[in-house]
Amino acid sequence: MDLPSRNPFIMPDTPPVVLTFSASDPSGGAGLQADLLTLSSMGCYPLSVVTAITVQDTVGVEDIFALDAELVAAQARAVLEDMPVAAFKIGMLGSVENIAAIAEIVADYPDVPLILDPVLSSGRGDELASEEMLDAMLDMLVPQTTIITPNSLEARRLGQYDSDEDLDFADCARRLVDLGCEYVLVTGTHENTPQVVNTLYGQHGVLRSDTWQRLPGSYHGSGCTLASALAASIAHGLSVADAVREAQEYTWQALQAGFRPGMGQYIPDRLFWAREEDHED
Ligand code: PXL
Repeated sequence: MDLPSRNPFIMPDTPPVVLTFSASDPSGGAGLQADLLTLSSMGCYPLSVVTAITVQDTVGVEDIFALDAELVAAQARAVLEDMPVAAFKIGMLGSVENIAAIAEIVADYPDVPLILDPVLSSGRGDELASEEMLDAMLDMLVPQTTIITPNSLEARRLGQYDSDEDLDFADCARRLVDLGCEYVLVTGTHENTPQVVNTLYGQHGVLRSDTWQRLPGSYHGSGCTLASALAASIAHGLSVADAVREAQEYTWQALQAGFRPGMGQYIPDRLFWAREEDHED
């Protein structure tokens, strides 16, 4: 394996440690469970800080219980005082108070890359964050973010803060970069295009644009998989642009191998490689 060059928190011959802040999804499709599977599958050692407990199945979200911010902070402080981490991944946050607590914690680790999946609603349309939480993310987390991974709907909502205009994705990305985020990866699954186009923006506009065959199913947890795969790739030492390619490749394969264990959406198979025939002997 190539030894990582850019990330100082990586120790050779041990899996990079990645801390995810996310909410439990008992269906295993999204959230914390998706992150743990993806990070492990990509050769990282995941630490997990639970922000909220959701009650949901593969059809929809029934309830959300945010944990107290003190409890969120205590979980994070405990593991961070014990282990150096190579990346932070942030998913569903649960409350404004949790956002403030997490922002304060990650501020103590300015050199650790931060991958922010701005979870506003599920792919199925369940609301997972309030307007106040969106504002708090923009104020407290986006300025500390290495790369944010909004889908196109989230990119519009986040990028059009304080604006009544209809902005295009490049403008939305630039406005997020203006807040202090280094890179913006806008995913195109929700757009009405024959293929899915994902675009990475940096300080000077588009850095790469990748086009993927649109898969027929409706998936639960694709965004969590992509953001965790990105965190894993960055933790392994890839540059952001290369990590974006690697994470998309992994996610597309996990989606293609997706399965439908219940009555609702398909679930990505994050361990697709373990089930491939040529790995059987
Ligand atoms: O896919 C975003 C997401 C993140 N975290 C949790 C979720 C969802 C979508 O349903 O339930 C816990």
